Order: sequence, then C-alpha cells, then structure tokens
Amino acid sequence: MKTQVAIIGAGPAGSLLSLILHQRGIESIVIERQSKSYVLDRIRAGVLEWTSVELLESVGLGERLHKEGHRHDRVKIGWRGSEILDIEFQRLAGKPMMAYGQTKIQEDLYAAAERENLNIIFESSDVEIHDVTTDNPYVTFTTNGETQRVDCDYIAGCDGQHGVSRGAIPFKRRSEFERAYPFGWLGILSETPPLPELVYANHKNGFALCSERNPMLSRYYVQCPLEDTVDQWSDDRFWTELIERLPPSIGEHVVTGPSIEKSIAPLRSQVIEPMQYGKMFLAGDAAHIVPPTGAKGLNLAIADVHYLTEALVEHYAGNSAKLDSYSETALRRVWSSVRFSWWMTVLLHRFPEETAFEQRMREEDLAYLTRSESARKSVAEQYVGLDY
Ligand code: FAS
Ligand code: PHB
Repeated sequence: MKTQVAIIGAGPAGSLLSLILHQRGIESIVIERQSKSYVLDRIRAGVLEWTSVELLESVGLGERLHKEGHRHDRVKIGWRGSEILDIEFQRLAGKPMMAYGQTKIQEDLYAAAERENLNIIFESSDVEIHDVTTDNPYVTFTTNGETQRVDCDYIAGCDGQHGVSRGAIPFKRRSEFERAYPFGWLGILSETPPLPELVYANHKNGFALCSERNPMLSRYYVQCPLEDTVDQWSDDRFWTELIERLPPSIGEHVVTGPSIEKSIAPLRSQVIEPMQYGKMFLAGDAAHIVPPTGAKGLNLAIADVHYLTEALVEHYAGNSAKLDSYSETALRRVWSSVRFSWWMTVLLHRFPEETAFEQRMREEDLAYLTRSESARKSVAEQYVGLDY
C-alpha cells in the first residue's frame, strides 16, 4: 500500500490526526494493534481544555460534545480537612473547561472515520518502522496472518506509552526524562449522580478526586499505595476513604453506589526528546506521559496533533519550516503541561517518605492560593490551557 502519512496507533492522537489530514486533502493509513471495541472500552481521560473543544468543533465533532458534555467554570480543592479553595477559571482565565469522557471522543472519532471513509486497519501486529532517515520510509505489519507494507512520505508515531515509534529514534539520539510517583490512583465508575463541580482534595490520608462522565455516571479516584490491588478495595472501603478525604460540606453530598468499573493506574511523568527523527514524528503518549492530576494527557495529545497537521499541510503546500521545527514547537507546550501536572501532583498528594514539614509546606501553598487571587489566576490559566 502507498500513502502520504502512515499513522501508527488509532487512539485519540492517531484517529484525530487521520481525520484532520483527510479534511485538509492529505491521505493517511492508520495501523492499530487492538480491535476497535478494545480501544472503545478503555476508560481514560475526562476533561477537555477549551482549546481542545474548539479544535474538535473545527473538525465537525462539536455537536455531541456540546449536547452531552458538561461545561465547568470552576474546580474546588478541599484541604486541611474542611478548607475549600475555589479556582474560578472562567472568571480568572476567561475560559471554561468541558467534562466529556475520552471514551465518547473516541466514539465520535471512529464515527467520523466511518463517515469520511478513513483507512484504519485494526488488529495489526508486528508493526515495524523502516528507513525513517531516507526519502522512502515504510511500515510493515501483520494482519489476518499476512505481512503488509505501507510505503509513505512520513510516519506519525501515535502508539502511546508502550508503542514502537519512540524506539525508532536511536538510543544515542534520544533523551528520556522521567519521574515515577510512589503511589497510584484507584479509580471507580458508579451509576450515581456526580457532584455539581469537579473536586480535588489533599488530606492527611492522601489525594482524592470527584469527577463525572454524565448526569448518572460518576468518576471518583483516591490515591493508594503502588502495591495495592483492586481486591483490597471493597466499594465500602472506597466510599468511606473518599468521603473521609473530602471537606464534610462536600463529602455529605456524595451519592454512593456499586462500582461498575474499578482499576488502579500508576502515575508517571515522562518526556521523549526529540519528537521527530528523519521522516517520523511522535504525537501524544508516544512522546510524553503526565500524571492525570492536571488533566493534561489527552489535551496534550490533541495539541500535538494540531501542531503536526498545521506543519504537514504547510509542507505539502511548499513550506517545510513548521515541519522542520515541529518537535521544538510541540515540546514548548509539552514541558509547560508536564510541569503543571507535576506541580499539581506534588501539591495534592501525600508522599510516603515525607515528614510533617513537607505536608505543612503543602498546606501553606494552599493557604497562599486561598489568600491570593493572582496565585489562583496563575493556576486557572494553566488548568484550562494556554492558547496554541
Ligand atoms: P493512546 O495510548 O490512547 O493510544 C495509542 C494507541 O496505539 C492505542 O490504541 C494502542 O492500542 C495503539 N498501539 C500501541 N502500540 C502499538 C503498536 N505497536 N502498533 C500499533 N498500534 C499500537 N489523561 C487525562 O487527561 N485524564 C485521565 O484521567 C487519564 N487517565 C488515564 C488512565 C490510564 C489507565 C491511562 C493509560 C491513561 C490515562 N490518561 C488520562 C491519559 C490518556 O488519556 C492519554 O493521554 C491519551 O489516551 C493519549 O492518547 P494517544 O496518544 O492516542 O495514546
Ligand atoms: C476524570 O474525569 O477522569 C479526570 C478529571 C480530572 C483529572 C483527572 C481525571 O485531573
């Protein structure tokens, strides 16, 4: 097969990239390891920066997003047991954010792929990248027991944190920056009405987060030790611990119920530099991982796709400047979001080895945010996302 851009991975980054390139007249083929239903069953991100909302609108994905999404003008942070900090990002940063689950975004992207007849090849294995430093790169893979080959002008590595693309950059040409956090997030879904606002909490027992997927589907998280397993967390234990970590005036409104999904995810910060090598470009989790505390993972993937599609469209129109500087451009936002996600994670979690001094410093940070509107404005503009 031959195409202009061979895309590895049909998660949000790969499927959005293929859709926008198609709409701008550039052909692509997407090669995905899993089945379509497997990708759609994954529970991941929950909130969109307004820049992400506007980009999805611009490619025709705004209708269901505005119908089923829930716009939020603020988030609350509970701390020191009963204190409540209000980050009013609409008032302070002039933008809201949208609660709309990644699962729905993936459904919308696959529906658009069907409508626009995109070429996504699911259940492909043994994907290999070849000759990225030549003018004739290509990708090989196996599907239905047969080896296939896609000749292309460019390769987009959108295959997430466990993909093969990042490995196509030679070890001595690649820099990896990483921090693993000494705790995980235990997340549940319950068919109960969510709280009216997203609520983060720092408590002496650890972090908690109250979010949503729709008016009758709530998403909650509590920080847990890395070695914990889901079996150690009955629903009762989860609800008791979640409510314990919230200020009483908020916790008393949590509607509990049976969990319909329960999982533990580790937290990591990671950046791969550069995000391009020869004719290959990395986008999304293939290039960077952030702890979900700052709600940046999916939004960064969408931002990378914005920069890469702009660069490819201008290249095919005769100007390669943006393509040559894609990595430098994308990494500016990546590092800004990686820092914010790290900062929010340190601000709101309890670290196993820390002393009472560190928790006191944390509470002083939260007290300063409570007193200072300019400090809250800084958090607000980073949370809702800076303009591209
Ligand atoms: P993805 O990982 O979504 O997609 C990569 C695709 O490539 C996958 O479909 C995979 O099957 C495919 N692939 C992998 N290797 C391949 C190969 N060799 N060949 C072909 N295909 C291959 N972000 C938030 O903002 N908030 C959250 O709460 C949140 N929770 C998360 C929970 C978990 C458990 C995980 C893993 C991530 C979470 N994230 C969260 C981050 C998540 O939303 C990612 O940022 C987002 O999925 C990134 O999209 P992609 O870059 O497309 O990567
Ligand atoms: C979610 O709804 O899954 C969610 C919301 C905010 C975060 C992380 C996850 O910071």
